[in-house]
Amino acid sequence: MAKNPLNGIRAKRVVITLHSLADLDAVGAAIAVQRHLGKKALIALADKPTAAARRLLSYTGTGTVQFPALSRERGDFIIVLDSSSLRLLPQLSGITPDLAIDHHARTGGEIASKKLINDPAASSTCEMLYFMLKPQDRISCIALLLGMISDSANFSYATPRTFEAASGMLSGCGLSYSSLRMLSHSPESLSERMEALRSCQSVSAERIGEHIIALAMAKSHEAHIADSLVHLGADLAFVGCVSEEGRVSARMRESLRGKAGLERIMAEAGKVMNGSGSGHELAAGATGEKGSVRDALAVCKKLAEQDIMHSEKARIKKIEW
Ligand SMILES: [Mn+2]
Repeated sequence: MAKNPLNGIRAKRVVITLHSLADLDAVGAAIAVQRHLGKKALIALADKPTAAARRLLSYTGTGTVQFPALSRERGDFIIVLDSSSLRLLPQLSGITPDLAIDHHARTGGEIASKKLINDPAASSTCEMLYFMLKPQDRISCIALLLGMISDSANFSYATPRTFEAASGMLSGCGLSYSSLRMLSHSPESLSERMEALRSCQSVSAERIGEHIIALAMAKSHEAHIADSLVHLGADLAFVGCVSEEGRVSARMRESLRGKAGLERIMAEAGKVMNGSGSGHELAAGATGEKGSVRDALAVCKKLAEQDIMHSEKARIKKIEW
């Protein structure tokens, strides 16, 4: 087996950094890596993490600094976790990290790093780190397990390895599965839950052949809402969000796997917003300028329609023949 690059780092200081709006997978991974490396490692964020990620940081008593405010030292060893997208790592402009650990499929436009460990078959960066670190301590198990649950959409995109990692970490975390789930439950506050429910007013759904596409606008938690729309019956859901920036979150049901190219659709949605998009086969997102979120949603719908029509035509031809 290849040597674990997280062992034997000789630098005096290790700076662990994450994508913009760090989520549970990014922050969970950072917590475990920091605990593995000890005092010389610090977590330097691009900006404010998501609400769930902030909750995990405070629950685990993990301190962080802001990368832009960090006075960097020569010889710092820089590790970037859970992203390689230039657009999502503005703090690394002009910097080549020493090590990147990421589960996102390469789509182009990635940041160069001296060493890269990339496993698109893994549900999450936290799953990759479980097998790299085999953590024994309670806090690392909780952090990695929460990140993995979140990025696998509650095991919707799990593989046998995901369950193997979950089993190992659940034994190590000293909490029942249901208490652990309470820690990650999102949205949490009354106002967040109100916003999620109110965004239902904006939902529109359209039947394309044998499939349903749902669109919605939300003030926050767009990924959670897109997930909910798929649970409600959509094959494909796109949810736009206008905050300091524009975002679109997409979720797809297993029924469309291989038929609609979510990563490509999100890359196009990102271009419409003068930003970028990426993700996985069944879950992806795009960010950019807030003024063009609705245009981006329209493009998502059009491209998804094309993909679905194309796959259904192919199916009909096959039957006729
Ligand atoms: Mn991730």
